[in-house]
Parts: sequence; structure tokens; C-alpha cells
Amino acid sequence: MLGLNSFLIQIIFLKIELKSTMQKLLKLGFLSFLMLTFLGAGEFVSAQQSASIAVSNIWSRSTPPMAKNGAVYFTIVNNGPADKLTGVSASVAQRSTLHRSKMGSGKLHGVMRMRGLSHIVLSGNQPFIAKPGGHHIMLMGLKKPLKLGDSFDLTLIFEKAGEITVTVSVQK
Ligand SMILES: [Cu+2]
Repeated sequence: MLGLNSFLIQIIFLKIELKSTMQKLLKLGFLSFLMLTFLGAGEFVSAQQSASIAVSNIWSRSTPPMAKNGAVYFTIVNNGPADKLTGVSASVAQRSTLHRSKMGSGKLHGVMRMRGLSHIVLSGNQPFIAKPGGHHIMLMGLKKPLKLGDSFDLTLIFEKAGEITVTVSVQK
């Protein structure tokens, strides 16, 4: 009788052990599922976003070895109320500002000039596209050259949507 009892007790313990192991495995499985979902979202939806703002096609030109400045281009879709891009920061440069290039007229015809902007209005009616020859983020005082294939973080500061950190890929 005693032998049978201890046998049964061992089975019960084994069951409890199996149960808790299963729970651990399930927890692990759930966590990795969450992580895959999270990573997958980043991989397949190239846009980086808040509830109302989606930033996509974020890229920068590679720079020659001695270059002090770089430029970042992007597309912003605003699905919420009108907002403003009011600032930007990136650890790759000493200072980052909003800029706009414009072709000069009159005596300056054919000369590309650029000036700083205090903000960019995002009305939400259509995507805002920053591209070469137009709006861009100026990276001033690059700490090292931007090399083809590299990527770096950049934080965009919106009046309503707050801060959104995006990844910039360095292209040709
Ligand atoms: Cu500029």
C-alpha cells in the first residue's frame, strides 16, 4: 500500500511539474509571438507612426568623407487634425533644422539657395513630401560621414502628435 501511495504522489508531482513547464512554454511562446508581431510590423510597414501621423520613405544621401552637412528626406501622411512639424533632433549631427531649398530668381537665377524654417504645416489634405530641391532636414556638423547602407535614428517633434523617432536609411 505504501509503495502505491508514493507512486501516486510521484505521478501527481510529475503532473504539477509538467503543468508549470507548459505554462512557462506558453508564456515564452506568447512573448515571442508578441515580439515577432512587433518586429514584423516594423519590417513590412515601412512607415513609422503615431495614431495620426505616418512617416515613410525616410532617407538621406551618403556624404563625402569631409562633408560637414547632410540632408534627410521623407513623406508624412497626417490622418488626424492639422498639425505642425516644429523641430527635429538626431545624434549623428550637432544640430538639425528644417530647411527649404529654392531656385533663385533674377540675379540669382539658376542658383539653389536654402533657408531655415520655424515649422512645416501638415494640413492633412495630402501627403507632405520632402525631397531633393525642396523641403529637407538639414543635419549640420555631422559627427561622421553618412555611409551608403547605414541607418540612424532621427526624432521628429510635432505640435500635437508629440515626438516620433524614425530610422533614416542612407542611400545614394
Ligand atoms: Cu538645407
